[in-house]
Amino acid sequence: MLKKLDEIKSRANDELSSLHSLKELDAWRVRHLGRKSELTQVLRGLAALSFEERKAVGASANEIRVLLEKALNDKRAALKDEELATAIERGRIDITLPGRPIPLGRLHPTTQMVREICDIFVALGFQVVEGPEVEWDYYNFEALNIPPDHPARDMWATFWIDTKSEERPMLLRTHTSPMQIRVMERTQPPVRVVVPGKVYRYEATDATHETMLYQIEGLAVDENITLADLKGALFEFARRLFGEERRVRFRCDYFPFVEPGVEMAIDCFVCGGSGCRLCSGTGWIEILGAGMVHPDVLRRVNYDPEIYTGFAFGLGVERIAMLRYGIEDIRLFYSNDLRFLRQF
Ligand code: FA5
Repeated sequence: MLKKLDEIKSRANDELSSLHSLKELDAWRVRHLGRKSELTQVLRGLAALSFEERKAVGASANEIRVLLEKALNDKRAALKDEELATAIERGRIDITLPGRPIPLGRLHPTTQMVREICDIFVALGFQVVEGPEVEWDYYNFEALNIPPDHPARDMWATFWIDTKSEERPMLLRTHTSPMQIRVMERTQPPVRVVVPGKVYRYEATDATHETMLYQIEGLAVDENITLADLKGALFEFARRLFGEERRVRFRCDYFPFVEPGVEMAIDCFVCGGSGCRLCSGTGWIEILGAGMVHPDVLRRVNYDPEIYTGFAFGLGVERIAMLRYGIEDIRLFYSNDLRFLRQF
């Protein structure tokens, strides 16, 4: 009988170690500890045994029952832990997955051009400043030697602001030149600034004209500044923007706030000067207006023109970008067609 008990014990233990679910465990419990189990049968049959046998078999059977019950509880706890671990594993969110890409925008071609041009002048020692787009007539015209009835006002078709005041007319600036005055009013020489910004012109639009455009103004005032400095700085600028081999041409031009006034052209970088569609067959492309600051302008901001001289220039950013990228119509810049904008 004791041998049989041993067998029962080792069989139960073997089966237990190969169990993998709580359901199987329950079946095991019924099989080995239930009412109809062999062990229970042994315990029930004790009465039929002799006193000595009953004592030995009873003790062993009870011991086995206690052992199996303990094994049952341990296994149940282990299986429960396992099931919980699997559930956690299955419900886990994998935070290492890459996120959805956010489409990146880009800088507008005008902005890129403004930055590139300003960077060149910053490298030449200029500071970047900005000013108001809504301007007084005084800064846009009068302080620049363009009094109310001066014919030069016709050069800049103007959007006027309706202020109901005849005395202090206000407008959308037609160029960045008013910032020459504002900068000189606030600072003493030496002055070296570039001023990027929007300007507005009451003009019919076509392939080379917009009503809103960007200009970059430049101003350098100090003792002993000459036309040679103007030429040197602008030549260096043209070479850095359009290529080392560029040649430049200066010709007389007229702006009331400079004396003398010049326009600067570069040799055509498409045909090299022999004449093509880009340069309208001339071999030259005009890129900016410039000149030596007029003594009356210096006087107006209390700079002594006997001591100080300076040069100024103004360029149209879109026109430069058109040359640089071969864009044929300026209206593409602000019509917001993504097929155009995505190319830059
Ligand atoms: C001026 O505006 C002067 N303030 C430039 C200047 C500054 C001269 C300092 C001397 C000293 P202008 O009107 O030519 O000049 O304009 C300068 C540039 O702006 C032009 O060469 C051109 O590139 C650009 N521009 C002018 N009008 C338009 C327009 N409607 N559409 C696009 N670009 C324009």
